Order: sequence, then structure tokens, then C-alpha cells
Amino acid sequence: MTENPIAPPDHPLPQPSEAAVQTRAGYVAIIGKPNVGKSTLLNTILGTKLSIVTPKPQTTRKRVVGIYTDERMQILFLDTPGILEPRYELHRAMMGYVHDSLKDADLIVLVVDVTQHTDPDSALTPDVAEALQRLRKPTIVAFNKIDLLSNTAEVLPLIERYAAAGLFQEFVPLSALKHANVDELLRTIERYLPVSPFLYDPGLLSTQPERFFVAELIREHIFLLYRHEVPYSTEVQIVEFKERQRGKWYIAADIIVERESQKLILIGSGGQRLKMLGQRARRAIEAYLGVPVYLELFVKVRGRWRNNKTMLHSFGY
Ligand SMILES: Nc1nc2c(ncn2[C@@H]2O[C@H](COP(=O)(O)OP(=O)(O)OP(=O)(O)O)[C@@H](O)[C@H]2O)c(=O)[nH]1
Ligand SMILES: [Mg+2]
Repeated sequence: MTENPIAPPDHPLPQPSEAAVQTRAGYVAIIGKPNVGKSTLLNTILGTKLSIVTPKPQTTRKRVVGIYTDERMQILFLDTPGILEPRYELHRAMMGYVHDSLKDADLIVLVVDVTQHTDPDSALTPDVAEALQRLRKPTIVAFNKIDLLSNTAEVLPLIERYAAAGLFQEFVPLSALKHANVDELLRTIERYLPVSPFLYDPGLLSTQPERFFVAELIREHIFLLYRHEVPYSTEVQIVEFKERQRGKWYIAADIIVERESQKLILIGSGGQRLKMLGQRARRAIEAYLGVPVYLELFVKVRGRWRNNKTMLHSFGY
């Protein structure tokens, strides 16, 4: 084992009278390459589907805040887009969320896919490795997808290699999908979390508005329903969000694509594909909001929006 420069803070055992009040709270950035299971891990910890998940890489594009609270601690998780080498302005904005989250975090969870990232170089890009080195924050490696190993002992050589990199303090093999060993990750996080009162109401699940998650659910179903470049060329903007005391809530969203040909694919012959998308997204939104919803979708073409900073800004990037 290499030297461990960032040891967990010393906590004297709390006196019985203090035990009830000594809570911990802080920010934990969840980072890692695309598709490693960052959003799945967040959802498993929260016990609910908050952050969208698909089998395709680059599903998450913005920062998603998820709040975990139990009797002893409150963790503000920052789920981030997958680490990549930017090819578009959109990618640069996505990497901006990763770097901002690293700065804001008290500690970091690096998620790796044990079937892909058998050494630390493959789990990071040079800029993120440099940021970890510079920031020197406690960093836990979550070795995810151990359910795909024929023998869990196969993770041991990986742990050795990651430990040798000298960038990480803790190593937790787990399966976010199968809920295996996720409690161990929470216990490990707790040891590094600052002593602090809770930062938010314990009942709060996120600091982001419902309309953000509604747009995400529509995007999730675009990722699930369409293939090739369509999901990657698509953005969703909520244009109307009307809550109603009685009757259905009214939600209207623009689906923005880069080319006319993508618009045709989205709509499908006779509008069948768009109708299917609308039905699936509506059901997901109703499950999330717990109310009946009338959802209207409009497809619009905005050429090269992924490389247009002004447009990206207007889309909230
Ligand atoms: N077998 C297995 N699959 C998993 C596990 N965790 C996540 N997955 C799958 O991996 C795929 C990607 O999961 P996500 O949670 O969207 O991954 P992500 O890291 O958030 O991906 P991006 O947002 O694209 O960066 C999905 O198909 C998940 O079901 C796991 O523990 N085991
Ligand atoms: Mg994700």
C-alpha cells in the first residue's frame, strides 16, 4: 500500500449527551467516465429514481443534486456528466460541471466500471487527474458492476493498481444496480464528512426544480427510443409548466434537434414515433409528479446548437 496522505479526520468518540446532536453534512461529487453507473448509484442511495439512467453513454449532461439524509448525516450528492475529451461546446459545458463539482465537494466518489477500467489511467482524463492531484480532497473509488465479475476476488488486483496511483484514499467494490455493498460506501463517506448541522430540510430530495427533472425524463425517453446520433443531437426545453389544483397539469416542451432529417426521425411516419415518445414520457412524468399530466411536444431545428455558446446558455448550460 502507498502512503495515505489524506487520513479520515480524527473524531473523538462522542459523549452520550453529544451523540444525539453530532451530525455530519457535506457535498460529495460523483464523477467517472460515461456509463459507469454514477446516476444509478445516486438513485440506489436515495432509494428513488431521481437522476436519469440509460444504457447509452453521455446520458447525464448537467449537474444533478440529490440529497441523502438519515439520522446521523446529510449528503448533498452532485451527480455529474461522464468525464470525456470535449468535441463540442456542449462537451466543454459538461466538463465544466465536473470541474465545478470537484471544487464544491468536500469529498469525491470516483465511480469505475470494473469490466472496463482495470487501471486508474483508463478511469480518468489527464485534466481530471490533474484536478484531483491539485485539490487533494478525500477520494473514494467505487468499483461498480461487480455483479458482472464471475468472482468478486477479481477486483483485488484493481484495488492494488488504484492504490498505487496515490490519488485515492478508500476503495469500495459494489454493485449499484444490485444494491450490493452500497451501505459500505455510505459508511466510508460518513467517516470523511465534516461535522455540521444539516444544510437542508431532511425531507428535501433535491434543490433543483421539478421542471428540470421533467425535461430530464423526456430526454431519458429520447435516449431509450431513438438510436445513432439522434439522442446526442437532442435537447429538451420546458416552455410551459402549469400546475392545476384540479385536473391535469399542462406541460409543453420543445425538442430541439440539429437537422431537418433528425426532426423527421423523431416524428416518424404519421407522427407515430413522437406519439409513442409522448406517451412514455408522460407516464414517467406522472409517476414522478404524482399527478395526471397533459404533455405537448414540439420538435424544432436549431442548426449546430451543440457548438453554439449562446444557444447552450439559453438551454441552461
Ligand atoms: N451490471 C450492472 N450494470 C449497471 C450497474 N450500475 C449501472 N449499470 C448500468 O450501466 C448503464 C449506465 O448507467 P448510468 O447510471 O446511466 O451511468 P452514468 O455513469 O450515470 O452514465 P452517464 O450519465 O452517461 O455518464 C445502465 O444501463 C445501468 O443499468 C451495476 O452495478 N451493474
Ligand atoms: Mg448519469
